[in-house]
This record gives sequence, C-alpha cells and structure tokens, in this order.
Amino acid sequence: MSSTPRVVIIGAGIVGANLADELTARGWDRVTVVDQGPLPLTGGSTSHAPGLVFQTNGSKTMTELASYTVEKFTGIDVDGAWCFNQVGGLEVATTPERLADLHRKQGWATSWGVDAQVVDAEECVRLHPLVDRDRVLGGLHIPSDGLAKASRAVVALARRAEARGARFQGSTRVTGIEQAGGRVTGVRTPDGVIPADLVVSCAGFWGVEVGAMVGMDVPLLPLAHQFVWTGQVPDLVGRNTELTEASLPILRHQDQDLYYRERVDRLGIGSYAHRPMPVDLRELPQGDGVRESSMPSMLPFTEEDFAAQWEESQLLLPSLRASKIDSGFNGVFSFTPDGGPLIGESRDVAGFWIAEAVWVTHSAGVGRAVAQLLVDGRSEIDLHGCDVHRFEDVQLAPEYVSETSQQNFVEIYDVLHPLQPRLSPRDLRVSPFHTRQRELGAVFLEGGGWERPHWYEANAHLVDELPAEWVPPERDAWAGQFWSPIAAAEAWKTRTAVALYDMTPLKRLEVSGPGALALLQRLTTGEMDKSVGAVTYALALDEAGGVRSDLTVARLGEQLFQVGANGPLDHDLLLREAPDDGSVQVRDVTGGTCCIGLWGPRARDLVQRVSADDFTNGGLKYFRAKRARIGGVPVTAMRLSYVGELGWEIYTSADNGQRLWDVLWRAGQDLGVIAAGRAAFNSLRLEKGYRAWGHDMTTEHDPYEAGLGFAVRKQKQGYVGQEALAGRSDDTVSRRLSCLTIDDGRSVVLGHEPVYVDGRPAGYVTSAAFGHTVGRPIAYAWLPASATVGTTVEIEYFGTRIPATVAAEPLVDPEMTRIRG
Ligand code: FAD
Ligand code: THG
Repeated sequence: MSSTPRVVIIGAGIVGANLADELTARGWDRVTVVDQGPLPLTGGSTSHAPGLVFQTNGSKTMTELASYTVEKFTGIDVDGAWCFNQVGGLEVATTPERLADLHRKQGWATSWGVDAQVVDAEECVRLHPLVDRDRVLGGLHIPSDGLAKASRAVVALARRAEARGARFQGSTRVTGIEQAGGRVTGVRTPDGVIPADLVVSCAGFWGVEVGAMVGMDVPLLPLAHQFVWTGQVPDLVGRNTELTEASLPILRHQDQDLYYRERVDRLGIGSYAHRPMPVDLRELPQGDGVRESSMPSMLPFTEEDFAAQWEESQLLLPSLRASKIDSGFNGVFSFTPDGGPLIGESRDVAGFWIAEAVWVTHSAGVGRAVAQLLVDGRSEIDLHGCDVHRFEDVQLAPEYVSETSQQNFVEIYDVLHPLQPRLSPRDLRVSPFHTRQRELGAVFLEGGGWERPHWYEANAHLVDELPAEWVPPERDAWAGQFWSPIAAAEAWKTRTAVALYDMTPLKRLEVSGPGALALLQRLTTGEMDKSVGAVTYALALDEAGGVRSDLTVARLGEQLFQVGANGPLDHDLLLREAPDDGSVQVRDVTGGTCCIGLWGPRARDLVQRVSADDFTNGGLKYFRAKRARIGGVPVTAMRLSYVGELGWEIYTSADNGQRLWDVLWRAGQDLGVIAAGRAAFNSLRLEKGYRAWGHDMTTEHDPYEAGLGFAVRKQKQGYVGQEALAGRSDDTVSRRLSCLTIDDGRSVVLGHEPVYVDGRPAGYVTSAAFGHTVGRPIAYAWLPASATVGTTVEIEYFGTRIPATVAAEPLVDPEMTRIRG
C-alpha cells in the first residue's frame, strides 16, 4: 500500500491533467482528478483552446514555464497524433513602435534562453505567405513556438497518469471542502466525500467559487474572448493533412490585437480588440447541461464585436477575401490584476492549494512547479510573480480585481514601458505626506496600491543649478519615458545636502511575543539575539539556500521586532511559519505608520535643530535604532540608508506623519533640503550596490551568487537553508550578480536585456539606472563568475550592442565613510 498523500485535484483541464501527470511521475499514485463536466471534454477553457504557444515574455519565470510546456508536449501523443506541432511563431509589426518592441522582445527571448530572430518583411512573407508584404515592417520569428493540442494533451496526460495509478472521474461536481483542525480532509460531492490529504483546485475560471469554499480570495476574473474559424481559404488548400493540421507559423498581429492559426485549409482568428466582457458564472450551463454543443466556456458569438477585426484580418491576410467567417464563439478564460497566474496554498486551511489563471502555454510548467512544491516543498523555477499571496489586501477587493483584470485584457498586446503605471484605480493608498507631495508637484507612479513620488516638479529649478559633471546626458525616447532630469538634481542634492524620501510603502511587519526571537532566528541568516536597539540586515532563505527575501530586523524590545520587508510574501512567510501556540504575533503595521528617509551629508545638522535627542555618531550608531522625539513627534529612528548616505529612516504613526514632514522641511530650508523621489532613489541604491529582491535576486540564487554572503552569519546554526549552504562560499560560485558600467557614459538600459560575453549570450540585466554621482549608466546583471572585474561585455538594447565593463562594487563610498560618518 502506497504511503504517499492522497491528492484530489479539482478540474481535469490542461492544468489538472498536467499536475496529475507530474505528481504520478514523482511516485505519488493516490491522485484523484474530479471534474464537474464529462471527460475528456469537460467544457472548461481547455476544451476548445486554440493552443497557440508563444513562449517569449518579459518575465523569466513565465518564459521558462512555457518552454517546459513546449518540451513536454513535444514528447507526448495520443495514438501517434501530435500534442505539439512546432510550426514556429511569428509576430509582425505594422508600426515602427511595434518593430522596435519586437527587438526588445527578441532581447527577452535571448535573456531567457529562447532562440528568436527579428526578420524583415520579405522573410515574414516567406515564413507566412498569406501575409501582405506591404503591410508589415518586419517580424519576430521564434522557431520553437507552435501549436499545443490542449484537449488531446489532456487525454495523453490522463492516460499516462492513470497508468501510474491516478483516477479521473468526470461529471462530479465538488460542492465543498471538508476540513478538520485547520487542514483539508477531503472534497464533498453529490456522491459523497472523497477523502484527501491535499486538495489542489485547478478549476480555471471557476477558481473564485472553489476558493470561497475555504474562504480564500482568488483574484481572477472570467472574461470572454472572441475566436472564429474561417471557411475554406483557397490559398491554404492542399497545404496540410487532417493529421498535421498546420504548417504555417502561429501569427500575431498585435497592432490590431489579433492572432491566427491554421487548421487544415482554414484559419482560426482570436481577437482581444473588443470591449472587455466579464462573465457571470451563474449564467453558464452546469452539470448535465454540459455537452460539446453547450459548453460553459463557450458563449454565443457577438458578431458586431468582430466586424472591424475581420476587415483588419483581410488587410493583413488578403487571401481571406476569398473566405468567410464560418463559426465563432466568445470563449471564457481567466484574467488577473497583473496578468500572472495564481499558485499557492490557503493560509487558513492547510493542504488546500490552487493553480489557476494558467494558460495552456504555461500549463506544463505550472503543473511541474506545483508538483515540486507539493513533493519537494520548493519549485526550481522562482514563483514569486505567480504566488496567489503576492497581492496587498486592497488588491483583493472584487472591484479592484474586476477593473484591473479588464484593463489587463485591454492592454494584453500593447507596448508597455516597464515603468508605465496603471491609470485607474489610483489613489488607493496614500502616505500622510501626500498633501505635501502634491504641493511639491510630485509625479506619482503606483506600486502595491501606493502612490509613490517618482520625482518632484518643485525641484525643476535645480536642474539649471547642476554642476557640469552632474548634468545627465539626453536619453533615447524609450528610456526617456517616465524619467526627468529632475531626478539628477534630486540625486545631486541627496549626495551634497539632504533629502526627504517617503519610505512609507516599505512593508513593515511587527513580530512580537515570547516566541518572536526564536522565529526570526529560525527564518533568517542573521544573529537576532542582540541588544535592544540593534538592527540586522539578514536574508530569509528557502530549504535549498535560495534567497526568499532580504530583511532588516530591528529589535525594539526584548520581545518586539520590526521587520523591514519587501512585500506581502514576507508577511505570508512569517504568518505561516509562526508557531500556532500563540507565542508570536505577526502584524502588518505598514498602513498605520509612515516613514521618512532623511538622508544626505547635512541630515544630522538638520535633525539636531529639531530634536533634543542625541543623533551624533556615538548617540546612534550605524545599524542601530532608538526612540526619540523630532519636533515633539514620537519617532523610531533607524540609522541605515538604502541610498548610501548619512541619515535615518524615521518612523512614526500615520497621524503624526504630516507634522514630522513639516518640521523637517521647515528646519532644513537653509540647508537645501528637498523632497526626492524613486527615480533618484533607484539610481543611488545601485551606486551603493544595494540589491532589490525580486529584481536582482530570487529563490533561484544563493547568497554568495547574489553578493550577499556577508549577510550569512558564519557561526549561526539552525536556520532554514543552513544545510544547503554548507560548502558554498564566494569562491565556489559559478555565476554572480555583477555590476556593469556602460562605456559610452550615456546609454541607459532598463532591465531584462541580454548580456553578451565573447559575443555569446551569457546573462541578463536585472536592474539599471543612470549613476548620477559616477556620471555613467549602471546595470546589474547575472553573469558567469569568469566575467571578473574589468571584463568587457555587451548589452543588447533594441537590437544594438552597447559595450559595458564589469566594475568593482560598490561604485560609491566603498569605504563607508559617508554612511558611517
Ligand atoms: P479549464 O480547462 O477551464 O479546467 C478547469 C476545470 O475545472 C473545468 O473542466 C471545470 O469543469 C472544472 N471545475 C470547475 N469547478 C469545479 C467544481 N466545483 N467541481 C468539479 N470540477 C470543477 N491559452 C493559450 O495558452 N494559448 C491560446 O492560444 C489560448 N487561446 C484561447 C482562446 C480562447 C477562446 C479561450 C477561451 C482561451 C484561450 N486560452 C489560450 C486560455 C486557455 O484555454 C486556458 O487558460 C486554459 O485552458 C485553462 O486551463 P485550466 O485547466 O486552468 O482550466
Ligand atoms: N529599509 C528597511 N528595510 C528594508 C529595506 C530598506 N527591507 C527590504 C529591503 N529594503 C532590504 N534591502 C536592503 C539592502 C541593503 C541594506 C538595507 C536593506 C543595507 N545594507 C548594508 C550594506 O550592504 O552595506 C548592510 C550592512 C550591514 O549588514 O551592517 O543597508 O530600505 N528598513
């Protein structure tokens, strides 16, 4: 009798089938897949998915999930019939902006290890002869893309999983999740309870309903998306057999929100050009009502929404003029606030997992990742962008999910700048300094629902005062978006006078109680048992030694710690890992508090004018915290600086925030105090070599590779990840997060660009900025360890190679004289 856990998977679509396959491949043979619909065509999104697999994405994770789908589906079949037809992918450009963007995409493909070429119009037509030569300026060709036959892959995967012991059961609707003592024990169905140790909901766009069975928020929105089949296209006759189906590359015409695939002598056309059409699940057929002709995921075709797209299609593909629309439907699938899938375990009901809002494209990758999470406790691909717990509370509101997911639908094929903020909803969360920031002409970007000043128009006059060596070079049109030379002035003032930075959005977690110290000792690489007032920079690792986060931990009392964190996933980690005996409380105190980063060589002069407390070097040393009063306001001051300057993070409760700002502002006028924004901030932190988790490093990297070995305390025992680090050091790494400076002194890149060493792709850029203090652009990049200081490399930016050099880091203040002064 097997002793592996009993798993019930809800949903026999492409995600559930992949998961069953991956679990059974790992020897878990007590797997039951239940679906409310008939098998194998359940009526979910998979039943009629046209299966285009375009792998390339700005996200490394998403690209790798897709590449695994390609690899896996290429190796399966049903009685000799293909599950993946590698016809290649072609994205065409009809505007110069799109053509430029295809170069950027080609860069992503190179960064993430997918072969891709930008080709000219002639080559587009050679690859896809239906394309009108005169309509296109060029294209991006990815030979390994292709068509997945999702409904057939479900059969292949189900057969394989069944052969290893899994059971698939159709026409069985899950109506509830059984639980006891905070754990799942089974799923309820009309035929009785199916016992389970683990339940994984792969319910696709029904995810919200199933999540609600355990009180779990599942931030997805079912939306309809139009798809049509044409009648016979004369120019396609004789090209394919019924078995091969297609030989032309899958095609995207993103300037018109359209995509195309071949099916024997017809074309399938998908459109994202129409208005978003949210779907009410209660109106869909259910249970016995599901059959091939009546599927919940297939709503009636609304012809009027497609009329313009049919015209556009005939312009791009003139052969279609000899054809017509044969059939169409409005198909339903899931959208999310940020476009990513939703993976993770309920926080309240242990053993209840979800894997939803997953495309066919990423389905095998997600199936493998979830199987690894369940079996090994960890996925080899970093999943922070897919984690269902990545959202802030306010982002889980149904109104927020609905609006942002619809926006995502609208923008799905748009050329989006990495800094481009959403336009709505905005002003969700504002810091207590918001009124003052507006008065100073703050230009806000949004992050985690927070309004965050990027720079302040009030500082525009400082641009004219910039000393020659601080005047930033002109930027190209792309890198110049969401940027202003004012950022240079703000950086200059921070390094030469003093600046106020709004650090309120930085996630703050209060960890308290008799068990608080032990919890933090176990979860971090640092020594936490220090005197009250100590602040420690440390890492949270996973069992394999991968970096889950970097944290600052301030001991504010014997049993009271304030953790400076990177986001909701850190909160989630602490909540999950806290013992359930009530000995530790974990509280997100971000919203009720606020923080000013007061930094610059004049910071001490400023604060001493408005505080009787001792802010001298002896009175508050580097990486120490203490309670104080500033202008009467009770604060906690922490002596550290992400921008690498003398000064403090000054915390107080939200009600006191505006007064704190005003006090510092007034007292600093003759010292040249300014308010400074994120644009300067990011530049200054890169000059100082400070990493940003999620950008520069993730769970895929260990501390030594990330250049954070110093944050791992040598003598420390008994923390998560310690065993995995045994034998590793700065000297054993094969790759390294490296600091590059750009040789021409002016070409700014933005991140995710490929880096070439000896003419071959060898890594990718993680973060980049113009370094105003050093007068040249900086890029951090993952590179082979052999690329030591002085190595010349090239960064590919929109198809051109920019020479850069590996530099010793940090570029600014390596002796720490500024910050410790
Ligand atoms: P589903 O296939 O919907 O499976 C979920 C299953 O859960 C269903 O079978 C459902 O019956 C079952 N279920 C739900 N609730 C319960 C319950 N309470 N009890 C029991 N069972 C339950 N993706 C691509 O990658 N490329 C494309 O080209 C592409 N084109 C698309 C075109 C259209 C028109 C549509 C609609 C989608 C397209 N997609 C595409 C998206 C893709 O089809 C879906 O993302 C994918 O199929 C989702 O798979 P799934 O297994 O998560 O969901
Ligand atoms: N402030 C606070 N907490 C934070 C951040 C912050 N938590 C999340 C994120 N930012 C963590 N990142 C860093 C990165 C570097 C430093 C602090 C937070 C830093 N490093 C010193 C160095 O590398 O020289 C550490 C020196 C030491 O260990 O003594 O200061 O911005 N509150």
